[in-house]
Parts: sequence; C-alpha cells; structure tokens
Amino acid sequence: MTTPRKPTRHAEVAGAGFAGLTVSIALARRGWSVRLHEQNDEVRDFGAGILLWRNAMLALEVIGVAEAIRDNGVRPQYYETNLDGVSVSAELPGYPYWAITRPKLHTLLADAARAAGVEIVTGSRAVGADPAGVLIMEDGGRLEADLVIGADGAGSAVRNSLGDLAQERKKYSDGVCRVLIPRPEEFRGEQWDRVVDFWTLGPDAMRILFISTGPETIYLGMMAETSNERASRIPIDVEVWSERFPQLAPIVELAGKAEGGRHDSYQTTRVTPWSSGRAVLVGDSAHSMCPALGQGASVGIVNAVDLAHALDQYDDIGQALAEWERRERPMTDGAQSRSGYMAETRTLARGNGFTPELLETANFVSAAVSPELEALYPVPEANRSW
Ligand code: 5PR
Repeated sequence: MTTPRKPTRHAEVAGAGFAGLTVSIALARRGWSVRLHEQNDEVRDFGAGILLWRNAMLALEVIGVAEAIRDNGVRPQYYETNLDGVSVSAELPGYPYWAITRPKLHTLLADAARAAGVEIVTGSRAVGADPAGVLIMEDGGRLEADLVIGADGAGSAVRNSLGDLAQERKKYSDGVCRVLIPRPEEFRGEQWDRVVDFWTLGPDAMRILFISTGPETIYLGMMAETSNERASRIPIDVEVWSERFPQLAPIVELAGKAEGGRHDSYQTTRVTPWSSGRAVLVGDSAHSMCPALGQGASVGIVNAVDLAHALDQYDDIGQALAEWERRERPMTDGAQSRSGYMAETRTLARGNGFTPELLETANFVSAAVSPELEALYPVPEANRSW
C-alpha cells in the first residue's frame, strides 16, 4: 500500500527578507509550491551585521542552512561589556551563537530558497491580502493561494490591510546606526572574535556594540538617544562619537567612511492575532521589537520554520495557524517585553546581564526541532533557563 500523498499546496509570500526567505524555504522543502515577491529589483540585503542565537541556529538546521552560516560566520568567544572604558563582564563563553554580515546571511538564504524550488519574483510589490487566500499586488493582480504570507517588515502593507488584526505600538527614546567596517589590523586574530558592548551613560546614553562578523569585517551597532541628533546620523559623525569613545577613535574613523549604513528607531509592534483566515504574518510584520537583545531576526526565523512544521502536522490550515500561534506567541511576547525593558532601563550596561531569564528567548526550542538537532547545540550550564 502506498501512503496517500497530500496534493501540492501553494503559498504566495510578500517580502524576501530573512523571515520571508525562511518561511519560503521551509514550505518548499515540505512540498509546497512557493512564490516569493520582493518589491526591490534585486534580492539582496543592504544592512550591516547580525547575531543569530541558538534558537535561530536550530531553526536554520531544520531547513539545512545552519552549516553554511557556521562556515561563513564567527562564533563569538565571549560577550564583553565595557562601561566608561572599564571592562565589567565577560559572559556567554561557549554559548552557541554566531555573528555574520547581513548581506552574507541574505545570500545564503536566497541560494537555499532557489535550491528548494522557490520562485522569487523581483520588482513585485504586495499592497494587501484577502483572508480568503489572495495576495493583492500593486499592479492590481490578485494571486490566489492556499496560504498568503505577509513577511513585508515592520511597516507591513499586508498587515495593515487586514482590518481584524489589533495593533499596539510603542516607541522608545533610542535608535541605532548600523555600519559594517573593514577589520583593522589591530583587531585581527581569534582573540577579537567576540562581542564587545562599549557603553557610556553620561551625559546621555551612547553605546558602540562591536561584533566581529568575519576575517575582513566588523559590525558596529551605534546606539544613541534619538534626541541626540548628531549621534543619530548617517554617515556617522566622527567627532561626536570619538569624543565619547576616545579608546575607539580608529574604529569610529572607519565608521565615518562606511557606506550603506542606516539608522533605525527602537519600536515594538504587537499584533493580535497573527492571522486572518488564510492570511498570516511572519517576522517583523507580526512582532517587530527593540534590538536590545539582538533577537528580532532570530524570533522571526524560529516562527517561520515552526509555521511550516505546524502546517505539516495539521491538514486544516485554520487549525495549523491556531496551534502555531499558541506555541510561539508566549515566547515572542516575552522577547518583545524583555528587549523593551532592556532598552528602557539599559540594564546591560552594568554587565553580567545575560541571566538565565534573559536567555529564555535564545534558549527556546521550537516544536520543529528534533532532539538530535538540539543535542548539536549544548548550552553551558550557567546559561540554561531550565
Ligand atoms: N544587540 C544586537 C544589535 O544589533 C543591537 C543591539 C543589541 C545584536 C543594535 O542593533 O541593543 O541595539 C541593541
């Protein structure tokens, strides 16, 4: 007897960012036909760098992309915190997380999507969705699918077109300039394969998050209060930043020359629920959060992979979406709350902030991850949330 095969189901996905690519790969690998729409004319990322925590790496293992990230990224030896020039803690030695440039991560995901059979259409902009299962395009096209997915970012047009989803938005006083710089000679070598979180709190809070992302690159997250206009500008204002971080003057000099940097203000958007009929949101469209824990993309990746898993477990799409949200929402809401709290209190500046409670998001294991995969990423005892 042969097992009855499910008929091929079809998904239309809006947005080829990290969450859109991930959910497309996950569905295609589970037998769906997937068309992914990107409004830009090119499939690429213009951002700087990113951390992928254990939760994201496990999800990326499920879709076969984690190995390439380990090969192309940097595993930080530890996370150092430095306040006013004094090193106050060195945390997370041995914790399984990786740093990589955003363009590289994007390329690896786009390659995996094509290999999985995802059709990527560029210059194709979605303006909304119909809960009956239709993606509505800017050119007036109405694309029918078993499931339409809005992965169109924090400003999601798909989300905003679905009137029955409640949105709760919160803005914060901080923002961050993100740039990628060439790795200077004095920061080469494995001893600099780490994260250093340089803080100063007076007269106002400023911070340079230094993350090695490869042999040739360093990612700088340069945080400041948005009311500090000179510190919230791209290109980086070398004078303002080197005055506050004199020990990093050579680094700040390079940041001033960096091209392609961007500034973003901290913001949380909570959407309830995450789906309406056959339209569902993944990534920042559903749960944009403060970057204070570096978990925004990781949570989106986890949810994207578990969405495909839930759709495999339950034939009924409504039931799959409900079950998926039931198991991912508490983790996601918790990540938003904790990163908002850290943004408001700046608790991490004092060092030793990565408590087991704070690490609950990073330690989260979704239902899509097998025990065998989980065993590949052991957590040091001091960092366990259980
Ligand atoms: N962590 C990471 C990060 O990129 C940022 C922050 C924390 C990995 C800035 O984008 O607190 O702003 C932060």
